[in-house]
Parts: sequence; structure tokens; C-alpha cells
Amino acid sequence: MLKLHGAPPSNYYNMVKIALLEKQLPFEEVMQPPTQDEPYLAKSPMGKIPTLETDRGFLTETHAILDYLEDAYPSPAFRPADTFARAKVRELTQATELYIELVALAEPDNRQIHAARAEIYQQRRGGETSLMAKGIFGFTAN
Ligand SMILES: N[C@@H](CCC(=O)N[C@@H](CS)C(=O)NCC(=O)O)C(=O)O
Repeated sequence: MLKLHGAPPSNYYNMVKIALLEKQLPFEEVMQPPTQDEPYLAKSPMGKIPTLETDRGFLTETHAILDYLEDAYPSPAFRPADTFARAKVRELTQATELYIELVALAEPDNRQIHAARAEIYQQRRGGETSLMAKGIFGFTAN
């Protein structure tokens, strides 16, 4: 059975979860905050979420996962059959990620986010549970 590793506060995680639900695929959710700890890095080389566990191995990067689900389970289809319409859908999703989601995260005035991220990475280097796991995701990895 497919297993989705990650946590609901992540928009990326929710994109994959919605895809799985819309395609009515049986899957299990494995609560996992982002972490630089082993053994999660063996599943997700950047330590990011989401990760999809398949019978052929682990997949990361949301768009790669969505492409895989669409190709492996074509019905019901997310992407229109028409090539131009399909590109327009991709244009919308990619623009949303690049110019809205990522810009919001990188907002230069948002010093608190930058400070928190710096602390998170510092803690990871020390091998402690990350602030992100405690504060944002509300739980720690097993
Ligand atoms: N490019 C990745 C981005 C995923 C991502 O940034 N996820 C966040 C949670 S919303 C994360 O794992 N952050 C931890 C980190 O950046 O180390 C994807 O498309 O899946």
C-alpha cells in the first residue's frame, strides 16, 4: 500500500494527500516532520516532506510525486488531455509555488522566519530535535 510520509501543516504534503484522495487510492499516512536525522534521510535525501513510499521505493519532490501518481493511476485524470490545456494547468501550479508560496516564505521583512530557520538548522547540526518538529509540526519523529 502507498504510504505518505509528512505532516498536515505542509502545503506540499496536502497537495499529494489531495491527489491520493481524489484518485481514491488506498494509502496510509505516516506522521513525519522534516528532519535531517537518519533513517529519514534514507527516504528523503533533503530531509523534506512529503515522501511517498511505493512498492518500488521512495519518491520525493511534490511535482515528481504528482506526475508519478497521474502516470501510474491515470483515472480519474488530473491533467486535461489537450496538451495546451495541460500546460496551462502546470503554469498555474508552478507559478503558485514559485511566485506565491516560496516568495511568502522568503519575504525579506519576515526576520522571525529567517531567525527560526537559522536556529532549526543549527539545532539539526547538533543532532537535537528541530524547532520545526516541535513548534510547527507539533510532534517529533520516531
Ligand atoms: N521542493 C519540495 C519542497 C518541500 C518542502 O519544502 N517541504 C517543507 C515542509 S512544507 C520541508 O520539508 N521543509 C523542511 C526543510 O526545508 O528542511 C517539494 O516540492 O516537495
